[in-house]
Amino acid sequence: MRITRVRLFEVRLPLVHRFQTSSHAKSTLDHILIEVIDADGRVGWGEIASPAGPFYCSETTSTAWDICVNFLLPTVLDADWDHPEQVDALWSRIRGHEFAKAGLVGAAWDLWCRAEGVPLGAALGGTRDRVRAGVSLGIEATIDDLLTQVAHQVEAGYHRVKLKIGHGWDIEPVRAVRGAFPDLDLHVDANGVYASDDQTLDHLAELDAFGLTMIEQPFAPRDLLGHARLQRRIGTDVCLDESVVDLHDLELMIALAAGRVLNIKVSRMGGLTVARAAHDMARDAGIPVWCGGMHEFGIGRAANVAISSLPGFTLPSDVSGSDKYYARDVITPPVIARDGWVEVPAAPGLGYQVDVEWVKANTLRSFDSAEV
Ligand code: OSB
Ligand code: MG
Repeated sequence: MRITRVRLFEVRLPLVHRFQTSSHAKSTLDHILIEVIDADGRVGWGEIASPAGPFYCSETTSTAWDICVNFLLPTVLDADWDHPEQVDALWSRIRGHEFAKAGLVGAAWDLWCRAEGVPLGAALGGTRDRVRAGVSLGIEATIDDLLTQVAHQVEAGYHRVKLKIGHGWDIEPVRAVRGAFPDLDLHVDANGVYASDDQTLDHLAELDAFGLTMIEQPFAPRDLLGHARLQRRIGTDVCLDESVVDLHDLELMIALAAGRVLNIKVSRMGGLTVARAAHDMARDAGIPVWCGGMHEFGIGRAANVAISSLPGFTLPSDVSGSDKYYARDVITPPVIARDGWVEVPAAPGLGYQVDVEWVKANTLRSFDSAEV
């Protein structure tokens, strides 16, 4: 296959509910949607779901735009490849910028799957026709507000709730939610805000009392040793997110026993091809995985649903329905969760139609390789 033209759209959508983590807060998101077009006029879509600011990782929407336009696209345009697995090799000299790479390789997967007439999930090796979804809830102004949010999502049928925690918002909100929902599959995510000193290890060990499924990324991304110390200290499973951006990180996590669960984020790991390889490696090591989200619009969300259909994704993924995030998504139909399950589409590629008019109506800036 040969991609001969690429269009980028930086699209802003408002979130239906403001989201706050230990590292940042947001009410709107600016994601870059990528349309790749081949010599026969076939198209594929991908999404760069980078946050606007460098608080989750070092990338931003602007760096992703720059890297995509000036470094990734020149390696991809007019290059020949037979399978999307080969696309990462085109930019092997470009370090980092996983979110930008994920958007472009995702578009290549969609293009190839549509050309071959196969659904993305099956092309990746998926074995399920529906996946279990959980929701991620931000830090709220009060514990009552949080309880309202949890009740709302439990009522909607979601199978697991994850709570964002941080300094001053950890033990007490968890105690309150656990008290009100004794049987809920509950876990917490600190987005790396804590220091891994002895006093903090003691503090986090208090969470063992609440029967959490896991504690996600308590310490800084590169603090693998801190996570290994915590995992030795507590009974609750430690899950890594920000710490694992490539397969070497995952090998290190396994070798150090720095956690017992892996959050595979397609964006954080540079796209579907690496994410699938991480799934395989984790599976061989006996580490259960689930698919994390970055509040993706429908295009990235559909890719997350597809990879969540692989057999090692045994825990609920952050693939909630579009309506949890956006009043109107960029795909039709939107992603729908029923009783906490999301269907894996059987149609070719991502399995959804991109609403190009809605994309254009919300575009802040665009780029077309045919116009340069
Ligand atoms: O750590 O999982 C995270 C959103 C932005 C930055 C980091 C994270 C998140 C989420 C979103 O938890 C989950 C979702 O997309 O549903
Ligand atoms: Mg996380």
